Amino acid sequence: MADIQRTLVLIKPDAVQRELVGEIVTRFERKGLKTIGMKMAHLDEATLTEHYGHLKDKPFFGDLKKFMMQTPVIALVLEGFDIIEVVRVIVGATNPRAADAGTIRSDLSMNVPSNIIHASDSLESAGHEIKRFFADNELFAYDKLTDKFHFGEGV
Ligand code: IDP
Ligand code: MG
Repeated sequence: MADIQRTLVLIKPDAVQRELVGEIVTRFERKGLKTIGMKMAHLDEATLTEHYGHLKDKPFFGDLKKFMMQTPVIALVLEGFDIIEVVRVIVGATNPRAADAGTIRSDLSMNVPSNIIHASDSLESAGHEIKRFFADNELFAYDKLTDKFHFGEGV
């Protein structure tokens, strides 16, 4: 039996500027992923230094943080079976020009750092990232009529 997991998604400033927020949320909804947290937030440098800590020695680290502070971002927590891998597949490769056709990054973008979207890459980072952006009382447990198709036997 697959595991029900949670993952963190950030819709980045290029997507906010280009009015792609609805398109991205729609793709997740149509796949059957349950949104259990959603907010707009202006990220500060300290948060980004932590969030992108694995890239701190890269020459583009400063530009990446500047890019991520251009506008507020939309933060989502999604829940579903194997969702960390499922969302990474839907998001596509880091370089949008190398991403598989049909993925969000391939369909909607052409560049880094402006590749539209962030998604947690492992169970461990999802745990840290959800805590970084959401308090416990900003996450919601609720039943949806469609849960039986996405989480149950479907009958
Ligand atoms: P990911 O977002 O696919 O997990 P990471 O390697 O964690 O990829 O990089 C985080 C973000 O840093 C990327 O999504 C992209 O916005 C930016 N980035 C990655 N590589 C480059 C680069 O070579 N130049 C500029 N920005 C980059
Ligand atoms: Mg990453």
